[in-house]
Amino acid sequence: MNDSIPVALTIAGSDSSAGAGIQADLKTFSALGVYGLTAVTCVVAELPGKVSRIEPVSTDLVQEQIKLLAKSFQIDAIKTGLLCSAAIISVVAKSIVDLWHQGPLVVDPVITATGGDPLLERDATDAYKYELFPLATLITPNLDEAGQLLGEKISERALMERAGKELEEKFNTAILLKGGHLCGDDAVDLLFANGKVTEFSAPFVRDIATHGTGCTYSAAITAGLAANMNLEDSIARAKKFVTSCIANRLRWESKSGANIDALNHSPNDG
Ligand code: PXL
Repeated sequence: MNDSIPVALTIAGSDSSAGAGIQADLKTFSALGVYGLTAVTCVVAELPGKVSRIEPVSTDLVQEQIKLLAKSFQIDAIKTGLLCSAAIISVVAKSIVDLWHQGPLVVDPVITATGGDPLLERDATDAYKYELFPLATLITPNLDEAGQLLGEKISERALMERAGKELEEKFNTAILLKGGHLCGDDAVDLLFANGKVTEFSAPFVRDIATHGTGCTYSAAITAGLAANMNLEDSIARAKKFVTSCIANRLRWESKSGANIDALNHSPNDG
């Protein structure tokens, strides 16, 4: 019996093209030796770069999935991805408080898709701020998400440092602020934890699909925490993992002649 494998739960949306969302999370958990469980919050019909339709799962069904899993499995870490609406954020926060023995919780505050399509209802950021963020071990906003949470635009490195500190103080938890292409040739992320700033960087890969990188990154961090790695080591390994998923990306020609690029979550086979 293999009952010593770490177990992680992702509470997130389904991406039909499977590069982001629960599909990315599961592939990442598997690649990093963690057994993945899922509670699906919504179903998104989409291709990389184009969301066609999104429908939420009922709050009762979201709650039931988490309840069943929490009662039956020893869950070592949880991550949340796309939560779709304020009502779903609330029920997820309540379920975690009621049903889980407080282990590491990674909150990826997904607001828009990489292509810019909105994924979260407009009024849902308050539910994040007041209900879910207080439970988080780590929150992983990109620059757009951090900007929306703070009501300001983060357009340079100095502002990134200030924004990260502000978020850490405001939500009283660790913040991984993902800098994307802000710092020129490197993709620089800053961890704000316990009043300290730690930098994680990798060469920025230009002009390629990044659909699913945020989900993959936060799932990889969660996998590390589920396996009892500390926060810094989990992030450093996750950054390497995402970078290799990008470097080994896959490409198909769609029937319309356009290219479809996708992350390769099994980078060793790439
Ligand atoms: O990458 C953000 C994201 C998260 N979750 C789901 C998605 C997407 C992007 O499209 O579909 C389900």
